[in-house]
Amino acid sequence: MALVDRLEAGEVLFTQFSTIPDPLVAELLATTALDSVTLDAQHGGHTDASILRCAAPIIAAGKHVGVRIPVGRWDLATTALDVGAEWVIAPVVSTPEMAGAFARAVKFTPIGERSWGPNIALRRHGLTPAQYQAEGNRRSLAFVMIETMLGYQNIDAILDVEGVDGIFIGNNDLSFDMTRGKSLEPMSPEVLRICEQCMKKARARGKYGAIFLTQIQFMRSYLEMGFQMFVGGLDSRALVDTGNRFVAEAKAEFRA
Ligand code: 3PY
Ligand code: MG
Repeated sequence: MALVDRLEAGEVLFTQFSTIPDPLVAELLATTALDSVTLDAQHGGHTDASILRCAAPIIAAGKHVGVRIPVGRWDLATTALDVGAEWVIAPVVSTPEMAGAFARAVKFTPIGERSWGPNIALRRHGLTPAQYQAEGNRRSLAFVMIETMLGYQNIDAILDVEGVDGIFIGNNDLSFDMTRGKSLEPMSPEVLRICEQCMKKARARGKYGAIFLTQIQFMRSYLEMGFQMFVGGLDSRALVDTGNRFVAEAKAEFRA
């Protein structure tokens, strides 16, 4: 089932950022209960080449590929879709102009200007060129990150951009910008209020919401706001945590 069909059906989905640009890591993440693995080319180590290589084992495991592109790398949005990504996330989208440029890279004509060449994607998804021609725009989801106060001020105009399918609230960056660099508090009441307002506007337009779930106890509130895509954990952090936990537990036993 395509990611868009699951979202349209109202499913709640879970994903994790992959920061280690290696197909084995992508393959292992895809064997977990996650619905989607999101290759991070903004803050993670992914590149055009690693996205090509890492998308394959994720799709082979029956999971959805997401890609977060670096700021303004609209060309990488097209590349990611061409190798099988179903959702692309553009960070720091603060104006409708940026949202429009991104959406045009994600969608074929008549909505956008994505160049035709999904030869790898259609084979990986078992689609004919005719099917991809008919379905490509619907199956290629453009999520813009709202993570500045300017983005929040422009939320109506950004959501009105044709081809924008959803918003991803960057609650860390948003809290940072809101306090002019003084604090990172993604769960502050002010950030939660903005999340709620943005999602109300998104849902009114039939658009989707994704969010970084740093504290599980906020899940219910986010669900009530209408978020459907939850991003949690980091492959790189898991490696570090495992080593540290092992040594801490062993030393505690030794000293006991
Ligand atoms: C943020 O919270 O700013 C993010 O970009 C989440 O990944
Ligand atoms: Mg961010």
